[in-house]
Amino acid sequence: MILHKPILFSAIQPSGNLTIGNYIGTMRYWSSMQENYDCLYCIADLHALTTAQKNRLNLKKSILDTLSLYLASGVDPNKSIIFIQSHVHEHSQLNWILNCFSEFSELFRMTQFKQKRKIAKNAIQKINTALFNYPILMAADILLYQTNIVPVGKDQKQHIELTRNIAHRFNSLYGDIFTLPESLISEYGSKIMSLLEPKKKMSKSDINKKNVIYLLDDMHSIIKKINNAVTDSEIPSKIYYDIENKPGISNLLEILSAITNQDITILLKELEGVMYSEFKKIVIDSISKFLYNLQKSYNNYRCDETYLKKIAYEGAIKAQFKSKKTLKRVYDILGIMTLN
Ligand code: AQP
Repeated sequence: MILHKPILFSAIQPSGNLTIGNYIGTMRYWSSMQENYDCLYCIADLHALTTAQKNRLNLKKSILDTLSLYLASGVDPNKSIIFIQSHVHEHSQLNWILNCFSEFSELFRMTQFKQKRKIAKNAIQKINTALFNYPILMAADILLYQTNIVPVGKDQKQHIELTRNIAHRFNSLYGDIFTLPESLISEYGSKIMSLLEPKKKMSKSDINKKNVIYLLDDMHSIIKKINNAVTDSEIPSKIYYDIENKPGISNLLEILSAITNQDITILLKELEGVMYSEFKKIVIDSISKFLYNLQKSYNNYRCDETYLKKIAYEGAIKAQFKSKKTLKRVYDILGIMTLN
């Protein structure tokens, strides 16, 4: 009997330069998870279209940058499927079907939509319907592969619950067609905050670049950004984890803990009596070392576009093969006539 590993799906939209938040929230687990799961790592380019025009994004470049970062973070194309969402048309096809099983009111409750709508309203921008609908495409991304587990940051938890609801609704009508996925959210590091506004999530599309550490930032920028990061005015200054009253320090602690792979409680013992300026030096030192290694590996992959395109091509073939199976079952059960 062949024992199958559970299926893991994870994606990032190439809507700009990836941040240390994207890495800590999801990518840092990807390499080790390849051992225990059948992993699909997707570059969600169709999702990036919701904001691409506004951000004047060079999508092709951003896709190849993202793919190189996936490889640099330890994803192995011989162990996992790495693919670009738009290369697998089944995502868009299942998206439409799932739209027919989703409710306007449940999408309207999505916190991320409310926040993005508020930002757009303040900037007097028009909001496209894709920004409203994208959680359904995300549900299609996940359900196509009969996914068991989805590692995500805290901001995506609600979308995984929506995915489960849509799958459950469909299954109650037609039988067990979709696997109900679980989200995997770590206790620390699942919501890295902005450096200057530590009550706001760090996001790649933030217009204030000083809020964000990008994975491809140069060392000079990192020093500047961390030195300017907001702390607090507690006297005497003391380093401890308190997300409500010390959001700046707690955020830096979460970043340090994630990239050094050390427990916050252990870090706190080492940081007893350390001044904020000294603490920032430690954070800068650790981030610089971590990013130096990541960027070195990134540069090796990024300069070989032929190799990157080969990885994307082979990944697409494998992902198409898997997704076609689910889509065929869905079409059959709905009575949609196929040609073969
Ligand atoms: N700040 C964060 N802390 C922890 N996890 C985060 N993620 C994003 N930001 C943080 C997680 O990264 C994964 C991929 O996210 P995404 O790029 O597909 O979408 P997003 O959540 O909208 O990310 P951004 O950076 O905020 O992008 P923009 O600015 O384009 O909207 C997800 O699992 C997410 O939780």
